[in-house]
Amino acid sequence: MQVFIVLPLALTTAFLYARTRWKSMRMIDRYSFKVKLMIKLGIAHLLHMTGLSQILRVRYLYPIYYTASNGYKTLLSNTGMAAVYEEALKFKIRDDDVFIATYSKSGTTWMQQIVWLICNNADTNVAEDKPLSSRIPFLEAVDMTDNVLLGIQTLEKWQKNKQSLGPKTEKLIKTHLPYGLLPEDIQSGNKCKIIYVARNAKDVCVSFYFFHVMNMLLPHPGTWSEFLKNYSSGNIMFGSWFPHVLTYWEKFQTDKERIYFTTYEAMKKDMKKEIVAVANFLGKKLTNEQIDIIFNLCTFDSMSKDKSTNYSHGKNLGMNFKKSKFMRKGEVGDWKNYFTVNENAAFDELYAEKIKDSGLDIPFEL
Ligand code: PPS
Repeated sequence: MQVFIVLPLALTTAFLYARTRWKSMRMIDRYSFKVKLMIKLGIAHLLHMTGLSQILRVRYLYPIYYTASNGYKTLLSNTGMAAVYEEALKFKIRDDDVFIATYSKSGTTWMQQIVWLICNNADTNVAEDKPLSSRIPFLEAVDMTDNVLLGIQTLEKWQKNKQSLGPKTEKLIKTHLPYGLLPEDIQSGNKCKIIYVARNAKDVCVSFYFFHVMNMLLPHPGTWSEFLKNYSSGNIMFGSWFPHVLTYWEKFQTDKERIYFTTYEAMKKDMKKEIVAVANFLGKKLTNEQIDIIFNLCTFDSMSKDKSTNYSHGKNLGMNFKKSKFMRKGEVGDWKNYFTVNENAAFDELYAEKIKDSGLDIPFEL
């Protein structure tokens, strides 16, 4: 008999408690919670494997346009990202924060490893021990699992703990946000340093295509040609490549103290030169021995084998390495294996139109 009283009472109490907790949560925490649940229950994998995510790709066909509170117009890959963008705008930064900003698939991980080593005296022990994604949190990623992909929530906690680390320890932050969605603290003042890496738009497209193929948390890319069309029209996560790269490029022209702009191709051509240039930009002195250590740890070969940089922990992030590796090829010019002659001609025309008069010159081959 008692069970008929105790059970409903317990269930009602649990329900009311959960509802109150849910209501008091910030939007970003609710979104994080949903993503964590999706991963835990394997829903993300199920959607991708069954092709349902392909159907849900309507998100790309009927994109969700969003105007952020600062007036910046963007495209959401899913509704939860609105909460993330708003939190990112409000995010408080310090003068010595260092942002590594890129359009996705442009050499972010590579530059992260270089910058981390520069700022940590080429400390190989810690570098090999801790995944890069926990050494350098990803600003707009929701907090998916405790030690894997860290977002605003983790950075906030870090911010508090940082007082004890002393003022000289810079905080390194990864972001794919367009300039217009960076924290307002950056947009309105002179705070922090930004290292921007751009990569030629064709190789980015190929790398991004394979990233969609292997990442169960992203909508299925469809065929290569479909993906290229969406990429060319900017109907894709992070929006169009063109305004992303061009805005940072423009800011760099008038603010070289605060922004360092480089390319994947320049890193490929002469990595040591880039290591020294980034160190100078950050006001760090490196010995020749340290430069050699950093160089050796940051080659494609080393980073592909290194568990802290090759995302082999990426299963928790929805990555399926059987479909494609995160460290895939690491080359300049791989686009030639995927663009048809017609696709290439159409893209060249679009590129010339968008890039004209900008003075930006990123080589498509070395
Ligand atoms: S992400 O997910 O947006 O952060 O990806 P991102 O790190 O920007 O880009 C991944 C591509 O960069 C290549 N990569 C490298 N190339 C050369 N040398 C090194 N050390 C290196 N590290 C990463 C990686 O292989 C991806 O490019 P593709 O063309 O797909 O191989």
